[in-house]
Amino acid sequence: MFFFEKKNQKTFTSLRPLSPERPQPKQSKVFCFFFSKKKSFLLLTALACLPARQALADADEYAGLAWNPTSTAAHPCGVGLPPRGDFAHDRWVNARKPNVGLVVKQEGTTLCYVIDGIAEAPTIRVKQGALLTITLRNEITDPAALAKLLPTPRLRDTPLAPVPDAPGTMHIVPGEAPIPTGRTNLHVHGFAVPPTVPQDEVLMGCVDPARGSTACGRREMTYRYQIPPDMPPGLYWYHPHVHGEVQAQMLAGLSGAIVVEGPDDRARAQAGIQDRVFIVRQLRDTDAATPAAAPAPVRAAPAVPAAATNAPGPGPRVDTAHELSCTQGGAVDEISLNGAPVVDGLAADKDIAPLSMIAGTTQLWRVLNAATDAVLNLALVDAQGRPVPVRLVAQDGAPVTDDAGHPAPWRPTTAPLLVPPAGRVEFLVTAPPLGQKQYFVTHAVDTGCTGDLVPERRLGVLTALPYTDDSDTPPAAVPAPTVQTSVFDGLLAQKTDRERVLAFAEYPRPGTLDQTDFYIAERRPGAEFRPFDMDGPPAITVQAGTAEEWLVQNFTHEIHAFHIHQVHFRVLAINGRAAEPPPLLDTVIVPAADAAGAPGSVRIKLAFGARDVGDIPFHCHLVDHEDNGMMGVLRVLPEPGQAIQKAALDALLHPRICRWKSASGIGAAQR
Ligand SMILES: [Cu+2]
Repeated sequence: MFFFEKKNQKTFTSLRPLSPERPQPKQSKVFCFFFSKKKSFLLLTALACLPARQALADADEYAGLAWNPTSTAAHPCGVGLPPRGDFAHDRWVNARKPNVGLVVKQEGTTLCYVIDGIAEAPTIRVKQGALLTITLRNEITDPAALAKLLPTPRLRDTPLAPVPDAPGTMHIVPGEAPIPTGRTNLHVHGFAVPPTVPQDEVLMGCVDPARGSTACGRREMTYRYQIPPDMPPGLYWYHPHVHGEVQAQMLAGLSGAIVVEGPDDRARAQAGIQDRVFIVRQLRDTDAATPAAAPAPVRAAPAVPAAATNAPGPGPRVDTAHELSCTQGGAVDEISLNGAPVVDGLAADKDIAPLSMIAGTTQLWRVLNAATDAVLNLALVDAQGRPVPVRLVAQDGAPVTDDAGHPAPWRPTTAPLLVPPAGRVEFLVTAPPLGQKQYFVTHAVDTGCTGDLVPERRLGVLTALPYTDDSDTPPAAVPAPTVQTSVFDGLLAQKTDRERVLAFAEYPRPGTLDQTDFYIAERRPGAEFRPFDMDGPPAITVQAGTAEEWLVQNFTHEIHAFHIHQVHFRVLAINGRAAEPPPLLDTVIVPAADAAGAPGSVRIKLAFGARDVGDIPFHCHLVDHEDNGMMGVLRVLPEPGQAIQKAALDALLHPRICRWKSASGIGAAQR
């Protein structure tokens, strides 16, 4: 039962020792050293050290030299940024009841999860069936500073009027810009655990900042996640989920990975197959902000007919004539890999993460897209840019299986892996031949004419090291995946009890500021587009034990990322074309509308079980869209005769908002 623990301790020593034992980089408290290879001299400055997590403008000179993640009174989030090729420390919790304490700290516009004095979000490793306890404490000191991270809207010359109601179209209710309050909480993305206290409840539970809001009534709370023994083993993650504050807090730095391990992990560890966790985050969101330094390519607006409001679907039609036009956006967002900034374009080897493997060995690469709205399109290519095959093992934490749970063979693929914000992919990589190098890249993506520009980027350069007797891992064959039962087995076989149509839309916000309202709504008689309202009724109500098919339509001119908490779904079709085989996901890209205004779409199948009873959020995982309204709540009622826990009953009987002080069952409430 000690699988991985010792392996990890040993195999990662060449990268970086594990916390908390790992040595801290030495550095002066007064002076910062900055080595410029270009100019070949050492710069010594008497300024205070690099501000916490400050990205360097000139990426060529970035080396992470001043990085020290120790949280101090002067620098609560440590100093500097990790060097390229760094990996977050593991919080290996081998126990049946692992315990993690996360403290949210702030320095300026940086937020960090501090654990045992180290200001770096740990990769939490747990086993299927474990009871994972996470105590979250909020030490945010300056909520207003977080507003600086949000895009700055331009002032319009003339105020925009609300979108007029056309006969037979859905009424559109304008939204408002969220204001950061500094409240935070924790969502375990992808976990198949109840949406109720003390587990994955994100609509009521929160912790107050050290200064400011006291609406939550506590500064600290303890989550207890009972991970089902049949929850798929794979890569999950944690991030804040206070509606309206998600983008600011994630851009500021709050997100981390969770690896849930199962029998295949044990077999891989015994065979010497290492795993590596890559986290892509977003450092800046340029939506509607200052234009990028380089002029953005002009993109033509689709020719949407003014009267194109006749898209098929139940209830009132969707107004497509007033959808946000293509003149917006056009900037490039800044992303990081494991905390180190990523350079746009085909960066030189010295400016990307160095990755090495022992010749002949294979590794499992687990990649989390924790960006706020940047899409990834991952591939491995050789020095000439030709694709190199990888073997896909899992998506969104779920091993690739058929509906009965039989593992799909790990077939080599050279197709790029498209990963929406919040998505995860896990794939096997074999070391390149000695003397050759390969690049871990994310290819450019067309996100639609109102979306962001996603350029080609190199994330890492992979080389092989010769095998010696001292090498950590000898070359070994990868053990085949085993058959395991999963909570999502048989989803396709289950009878579909109901079909629904949901619509994504976005319209310019009325008023003088250049902002956008984002919507998701079920299309049915009497439906309207209304920004998510914490006080509002659930958008959809279902009963546990049922299965549904949802056609999710996108009437906008950019892609969105549909996500629902608690349950994974199978994607049946994309733009009407059957997905073969239907992938099991918790986040899926919904393609943009076409040039004529016809919606892009995905058809998904999802089922609700007894553990899902309560209120489940569904939303776009471009979190700016979520914060600005593109979210809804699905209420799962118990089956007739089903025993219901008090926490679930509380969630069903009471309004959501402003109940934080009375929410019961949350441990360790202290101020
Ligand atoms: Cu969206």
